[in-house]
Amino acid sequence: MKNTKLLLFVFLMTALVSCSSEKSETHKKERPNIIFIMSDDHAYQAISAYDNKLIETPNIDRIAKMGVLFTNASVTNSICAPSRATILTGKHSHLNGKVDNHFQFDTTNITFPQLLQDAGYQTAMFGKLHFGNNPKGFDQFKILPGQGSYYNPDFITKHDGNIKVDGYVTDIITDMTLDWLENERKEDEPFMLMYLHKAPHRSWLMAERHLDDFTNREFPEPKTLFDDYSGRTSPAGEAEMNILHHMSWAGDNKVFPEVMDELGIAEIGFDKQRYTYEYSRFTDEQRESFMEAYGKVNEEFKKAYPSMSEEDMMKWKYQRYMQDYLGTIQAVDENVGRLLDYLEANDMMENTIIVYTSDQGFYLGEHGWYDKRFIYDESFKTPLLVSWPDRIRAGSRSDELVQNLDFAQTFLEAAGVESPDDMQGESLIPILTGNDGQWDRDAVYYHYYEYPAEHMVNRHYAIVTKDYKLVHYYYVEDQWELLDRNKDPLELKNFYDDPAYADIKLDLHDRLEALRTKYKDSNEISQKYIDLLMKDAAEGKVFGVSKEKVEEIKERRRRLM
Ligand code: SGN
Ligand code: CA
Repeated sequence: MKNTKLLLFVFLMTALVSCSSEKSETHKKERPNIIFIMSDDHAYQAISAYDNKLIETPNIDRIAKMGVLFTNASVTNSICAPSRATILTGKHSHLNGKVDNHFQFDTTNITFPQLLQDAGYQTAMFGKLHFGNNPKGFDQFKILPGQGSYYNPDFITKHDGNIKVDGYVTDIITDMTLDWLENERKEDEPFMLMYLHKAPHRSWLMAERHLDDFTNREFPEPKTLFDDYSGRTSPAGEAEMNILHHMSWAGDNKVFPEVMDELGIAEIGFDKQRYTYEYSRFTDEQRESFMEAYGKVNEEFKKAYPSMSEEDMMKWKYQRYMQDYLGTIQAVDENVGRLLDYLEANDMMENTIIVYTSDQGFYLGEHGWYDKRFIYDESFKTPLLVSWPDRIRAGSRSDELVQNLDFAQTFLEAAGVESPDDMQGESLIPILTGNDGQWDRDAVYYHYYEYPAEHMVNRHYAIVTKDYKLVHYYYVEDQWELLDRNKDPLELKNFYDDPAYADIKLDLHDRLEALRTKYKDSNEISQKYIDLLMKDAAEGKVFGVSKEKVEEIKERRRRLM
């Protein structure tokens, strides 16, 4: 009797164990959901998982705590729409054709969402795309036209035409996302969701609820706020993205036009009414909140301004910039928290790949700059946090040289879909699943094109390894820059002509040529894109570029040839 009982117990236990392992087996075999979260211009210096000296982002950090934080993730071309095109196509800009923000995306490109949709994935996109046309391969989309607006924004939708939604853009994009997950998504098929914030893009309008807090905060300054650009090639000094010299008083720093008149301050770059088009979208209540918070800022500024030195002004503008920029990030973090809470509450975390990234990095006063475009770290590198509890060990870190070029193939592999041969990235699955041995990339390729354009950053291409960057500014200058990432992490010095670097330089030149061949880039292709943009610039069609500027560039180019 006793034995029979024991046998029965053993039998039952075995059945139970095999049944539960069968269940977890099928669970493992299920295709994962994919949630791609991207903010616009979110610097890794403004995510506390990387560095908490500026702001705490506890919700974004949750993704790294559950998964992996990449410390060397970068983009192939540090600007908005080109980065998005590279993400969707898995190809460098010169092959997908979207080299700058100026021209439309070529929708004959094959994108990974189209391939996932064909493979039975449900697909949806909410927020900023910035392509000048609508995305393909989505069952549902609600996207901002162009850059979009912070307050009471318009959306282009797949099924309901153009709509205007009341409220703050970051909250609205999240509402749309949660609504899709709750009400439109079918439970029996996997999904791929792109949740794409406009924030923290310029002109940095935070949510009403954060105005009091953030307009009263003070932030530490970066070491290179007063960089004089000596020690490097000339493009660094020629760029128009210095906080003191190029950031506008009214639009960016929110000095009221009447206060500027009273103090005799001339606007920088734009007409001082330019940004007020955003203010014209406010409801009376929103306008009141703004006027109240910035009214105090303006009062204090009026008192301080008469005795301010140039250095004081730089410091003041930097603080104003950080208050507004980081204020917009506070709402991004809260809303990422709402999404993560939803996934947790609905038991969807385990087999969902969640990516948090930005379309590029951003300068938060490093080198005295705002904006991006350059290959110097803060804009070349981008935040990247990935969770997938079923497959990624919680709390991992990776310093591998991964790029936005790699997302398409990563998602396709995760979904069991074959990647087209002409995609140029590598799937990150080996790194995510702890098989780093299968990953052997030792250098990445970079190419920035948008010149002449706002901020005037010369065209350049480069090779980047963990130790060095070799950069060629090739359009209105013919200059090489060699950066030593270990010896000079602030990137203040060009070692190109230093004899101690002769061998390193030769080796990097060879490797750069090999990369250009591998990725099929060439001077002929560069020339094609120069001609295209210059044609429009000459006709006055490129934003921020005057006809005089075009003549000046042509002249410099003639002298160079
Ligand atoms: C706008 C901004 C620029 C910014 C570009 C590109 N000026 O034109 O500062 O570099 O977008 O940004 S603004 O005065 O209109 O805000 S991107 O993220 O879309 O590439
Ligand atoms: Ca951007």
